[in-house]
Amino acid sequence: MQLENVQVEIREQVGWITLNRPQSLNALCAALVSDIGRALEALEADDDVAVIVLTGSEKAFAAGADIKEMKDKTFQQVLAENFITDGWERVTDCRKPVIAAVAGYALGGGCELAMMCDFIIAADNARFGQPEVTIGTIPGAGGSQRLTRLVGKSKAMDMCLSGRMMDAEEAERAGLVSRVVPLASLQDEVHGIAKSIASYSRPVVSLAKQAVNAALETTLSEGVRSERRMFYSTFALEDQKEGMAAFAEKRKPDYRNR
Ligand code: DAK
Repeated sequence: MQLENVQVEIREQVGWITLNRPQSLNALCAALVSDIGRALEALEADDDVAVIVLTGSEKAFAAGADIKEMKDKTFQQVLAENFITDGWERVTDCRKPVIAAVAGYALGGGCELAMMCDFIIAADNARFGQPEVTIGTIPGAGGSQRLTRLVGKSKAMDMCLSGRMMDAEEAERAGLVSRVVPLASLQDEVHGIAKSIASYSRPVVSLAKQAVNAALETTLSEGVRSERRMFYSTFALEDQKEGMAAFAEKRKPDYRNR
């Protein structure tokens, strides 16, 4: 598909969305956010795609919302037009797994976009931050909420109040990213991870994603109950029978996504 601000590529059941506004370090202007939404919709609807990866360039995943686009907006305008809200949460609605492959800067809305993905793999040059305070505003796409859930109050306060950046090593230590890999191998590593997820039963992967997400939205006892219901429901799938039979017979499973 042809979109102005993102490149979309499908390889081996993995749909790659690459943000492509290099002249502004992938600053998230309204058109780019809209293109991300359209690309996600297309890949979600495509049966050839099991897993989606969102990535940027080696220098920047995304340096935040486009400051030049928003700097002259008034309070009345942003309120009335629901400024840049359209499309932002699209990634959290996606039922297929979405991995953020982050190299370079992931700042402000860039960090928020990465945190909306299911998990983040960082290159060793990645830098995360919520620097909005340095330009006279605060996080606006969930940064204060998701960062706090991921890294705890103390570090989230530190990031949001000081506006400092966190490097990849600190981000992994803090639980913001799941793995750090060398910049040169980021694409290969993420593609390998995505392919291995794509090799499993799609309904089972989808249930696992829902189960983990429930942990952030509900109480522990309700989360455990809903996990159990989903676990039991996998026993209605042919793929659960196939997975366990393959283990017992010492062979590779042949999942049919049903
Ligand atoms: N917006 C617009 N242009 C940007 C940009 C940004 N966020 N970041 C970088 N650029 C542009 C620069 O202006 C420069 O353009 P030219 O001057 O060449 O025309 C080009 O990208 C290269 O940047 P630099 O020359 O600054 O490159 P450096 O390597 O020296 O520095 C940097 C890289 C990332 C440290 C620096 O560019 C920087 O500090 N950028 C701004 C980071 C920032 O403050 N980000 C937070 C923005 S506020 C919401 C959704 C989202 C948001 C809010 C609400 N809703 C759903 C309601 C999000 C808000 C934000 O993200």
